[in-house]
Amino acid sequence: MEIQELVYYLEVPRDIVIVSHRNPDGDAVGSTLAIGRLLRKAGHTVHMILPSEFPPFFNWMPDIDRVWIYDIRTEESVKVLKEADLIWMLDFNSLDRIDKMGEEIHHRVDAKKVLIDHHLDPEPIADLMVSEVQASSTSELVYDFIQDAGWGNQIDLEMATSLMTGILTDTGSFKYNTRPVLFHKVANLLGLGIDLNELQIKIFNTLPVKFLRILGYCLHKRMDIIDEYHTGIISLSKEDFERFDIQRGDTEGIVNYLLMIQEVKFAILITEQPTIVKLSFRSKGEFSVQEFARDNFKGGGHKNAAGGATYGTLSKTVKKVKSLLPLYEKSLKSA
Ligand SMILES: [Mn+2]
Repeated sequence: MEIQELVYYLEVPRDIVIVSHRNPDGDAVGSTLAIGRLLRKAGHTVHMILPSEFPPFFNWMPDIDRVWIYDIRTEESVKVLKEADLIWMLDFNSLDRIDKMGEEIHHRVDAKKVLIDHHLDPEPIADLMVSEVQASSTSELVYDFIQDAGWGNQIDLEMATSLMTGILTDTGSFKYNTRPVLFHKVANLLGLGIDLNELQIKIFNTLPVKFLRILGYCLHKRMDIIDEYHTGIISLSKEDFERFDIQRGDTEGIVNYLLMIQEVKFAILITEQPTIVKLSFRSKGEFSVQEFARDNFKGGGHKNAAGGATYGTLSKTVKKVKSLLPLYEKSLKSA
């Protein structure tokens, strides 16, 4: 299906369900809310469903109270998914990223499907696929899509705010994944009246006290800098998890602090989970953590961000990582 065919299809009111991925981030929520608002304003019946809850600091977002959480409103969600004419998927590339909801969608062979996403290697799960890995975010692609469909003048302040939220979160405030063309689009969105300073405060100045305490502990007590190999390691034991009441997601972002050290090119966070030991890898420059994760910890990811896991103990895992570093000396020094 081409965009113009979809535009034609949407000339009569349709029942539309918009979905995005589990553990939704700013891009998932932002792109969902923007498309949802656009289609609702055009007279369609729209349901927006996310597999699991979004972080509470997105509570201020326009129309967020219209979003359903599949885990909470399962029965109603299944019902609208069964009845939808059109299912619109955003910011994910395969149905297993949305768990049970994916099965529902898989069975809807008679529904039209649209996918807009910027992740690598999307599965062919939609009639219309907008997939562009170079894009900063799905929100940027939604912006392009709205223009290509000829609906550019429909973008209001609320939609612009949602799209900007997705772009800001996926680029870390324009630190990565940007192309010159993105800034033209951003200029147009800001022109609709967004207060960029206020928006960034709402999105980024949202840390819970607990996170700063965990971070402080990691940096003060658990950080190991190996100058020789431009590597930084933070490791957290089961006891640390108990002491700081660390829950899933609480250590998110901690590994990035290591990369703020000028000499560090390779950053590693090692956490002892109930049954496995998890490893998060980040790098700056040319050193590929994707290869490191793949070759040593059956993991994967991207060049500068990857992950892996092992069944060993925490101390054994730290030892293993350290013993591997000399093998990468050359690429770490030249990176
Ligand atoms: Mn995204």
